[in-house]
Amino acid sequence: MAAANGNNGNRATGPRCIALVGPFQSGKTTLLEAMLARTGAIQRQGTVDAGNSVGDASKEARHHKMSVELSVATTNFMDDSYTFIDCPGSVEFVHDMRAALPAVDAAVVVCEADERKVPQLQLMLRELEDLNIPRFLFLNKIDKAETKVMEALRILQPASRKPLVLRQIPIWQNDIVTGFVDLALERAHVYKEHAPSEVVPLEGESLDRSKDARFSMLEKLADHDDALMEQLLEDIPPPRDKVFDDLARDLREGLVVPVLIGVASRTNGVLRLLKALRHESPNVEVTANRLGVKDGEAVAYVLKTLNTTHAGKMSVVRVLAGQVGDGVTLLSPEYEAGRVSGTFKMLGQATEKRGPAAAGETVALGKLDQAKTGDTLSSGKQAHPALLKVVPYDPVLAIAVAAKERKDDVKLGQALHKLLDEDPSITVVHNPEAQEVVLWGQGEMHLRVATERLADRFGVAIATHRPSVGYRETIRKGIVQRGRHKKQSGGHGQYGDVMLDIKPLPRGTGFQFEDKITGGVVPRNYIPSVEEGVLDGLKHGPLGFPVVDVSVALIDGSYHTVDSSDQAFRTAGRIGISEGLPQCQPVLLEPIHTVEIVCPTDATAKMNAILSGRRGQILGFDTREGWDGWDVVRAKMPESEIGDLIIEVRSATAGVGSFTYKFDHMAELTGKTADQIVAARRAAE
Ligand SMILES: Nc1nc2c(ncn2[C@@H]2O[C@H](COP(=O)(O)OP(=O)(O)OP(=O)(O)O)[C@@H](O)[C@H]2O)c(=O)[nH]1
Ligand SMILES: [Mg+2]
Repeated sequence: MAAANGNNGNRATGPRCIALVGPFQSGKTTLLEAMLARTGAIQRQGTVDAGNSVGDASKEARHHKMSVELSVATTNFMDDSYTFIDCPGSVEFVHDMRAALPAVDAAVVVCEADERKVPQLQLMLRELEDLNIPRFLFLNKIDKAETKVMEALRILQPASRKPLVLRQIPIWQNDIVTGFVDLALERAHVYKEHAPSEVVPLEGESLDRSKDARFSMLEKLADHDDALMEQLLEDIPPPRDKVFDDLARDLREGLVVPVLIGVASRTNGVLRLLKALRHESPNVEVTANRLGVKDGEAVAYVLKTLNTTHAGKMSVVRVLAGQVGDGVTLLSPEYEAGRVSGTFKMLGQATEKRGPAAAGETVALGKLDQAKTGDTLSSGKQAHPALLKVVPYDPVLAIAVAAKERKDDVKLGQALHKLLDEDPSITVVHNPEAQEVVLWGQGEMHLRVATERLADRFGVAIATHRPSVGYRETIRKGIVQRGRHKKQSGGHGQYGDVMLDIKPLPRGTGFQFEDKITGGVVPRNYIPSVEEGVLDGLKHGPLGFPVVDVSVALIDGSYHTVDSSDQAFRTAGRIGISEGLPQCQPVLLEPIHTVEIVCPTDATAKMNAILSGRRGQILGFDTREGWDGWDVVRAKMPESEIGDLIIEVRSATAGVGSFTYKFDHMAELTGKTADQIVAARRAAE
């Protein structure tokens, strides 16, 4: 599909899909708005702050003035269709971006010259580098810039494994950026607010600066082009077409990251960016190749799943091969995804019915009941193998949720199902012991938005509380205890009598029951009931928690030929254990996990302090494999302290630190903390 068009090298044609990614609040949604306005998809450029932008149109996004899920908007620019995927910048919502990236042709990484955001930038560039996605950097907010562009590049370069190549330099007037010089075109432009910039003569100081900047751009390109290197050495000006060819090729092959500059909120630099995308970004052919799409039937990748109030479930897909439209039945490798009913063009929350979508187009498909985000769908009899499955990061923060009204319990179940459909980075865990439904997510805001969605989008009023910790209790010494149940009230009585030898067991052993009855003092058939009775008693120990690591031997007892029964012996067993345990020095056990925190090296010392402050026992730290400038800190830590650990870890690492944990063992807990836990449990009962 690549066609030569005379000037400015070879450009790909056809519908493009471009991701807008970058650190939190860098201006992605504003840039999308600017591009939609510039290309005529919307009449007026809205703003995130006024709550009238296309990207942040959902209730939750408007409420928090930030993107909390990806949004999709399709527009036309110079006869080609472009679909932009505006991804949230917050690390808590990063799964939306990760799940969408496989389907895009290129990404525009929107960033600022801000040292504090470099770690986040690095994380995002890594995702793109690992997936081999061509990427531009759009250095936004240069209206506010205090650092010179060269200095900005020096700050940002460590975030990228590939060289950043500056393509434009700003023109300054009285400390304000008034325009730019395009180094490839060797042309100066003056910015116009919300209008295309105007070409002006390149002269004076701007000309001198642009010569130097152009030379350093060409030097970086020459690293991948021997002929250009020779021309530079011999001082021969390279032909402009050649330079554009190199720029396009180096971008597509991921050899360099071109840097453009601008002011999204004023639509400055936006046309130049659109043109760069038009001339340099690859199209679906290249993307399908990158993903290993096989020739044959239609193939589409699901980059997002939505549940809309008016149209029900919608699967946003990029068509990678063939054609997809109404009436087509799509298969995933695992199941039949459904029959397409409704093909839509998207502009944020607004959808517009349209005809079938061709390869390269990004559309929403209705009624694919079984389809999930990340699915590879195909038409025909044989399903296309799965292209790429993005596994969400392990959740790090939990909250227990319950329907405010009991009658909504079933509705809550359905709403949770939809929530997970839209956002696979949430998991739901049922804790039968505490009778809790626990929502696990990627952070505070993520969980807050999830609960808002349950209420607003799916109509279930919910109450939330901190999930309970899996405390247990055990005993420190043994005892021999009798348990006797005797009732003689009129007719048939009840009689069971047991003698229990209760002993502590080593940690992690659980429960053991032993039958040491001799001479049939407790008839054989009643013995399982005694064990059941003991287990009943162990469910709720003297401190209020399940009892573990205990052995109970049935050593003696007596029975009555008429009044004894299974039930009577079960009650006797329960009485025996419940009366015995309080005399055995009960002690609280808390779950301890091994925790692995990953963080930039300069935050390692802070992590140690955070872990110690949370009763953590530090096991040591290492450099993180494959991650220059990052460490892994390992510790053993009580579950109760992990609850909100992520909040502190993020605030000490500019948002990029994270952790995983795994249950290790149960440990005794005594003293004031233990007393408080027991008192709280009593109060709750
Ligand atoms: N001065 C200035 N402010 C800008 C520019 N672009 C965006 N902003 C402001 O920066 C803030 C964040 O803009 P958004 O467009 O929401 O940024 P975002 O990257 O989409 O944010 P998230 O999706 O939440 O990560 C808003 O207050 C914008 O008005 C710019 O070029 N110059
Ligand atoms: Mg945004």
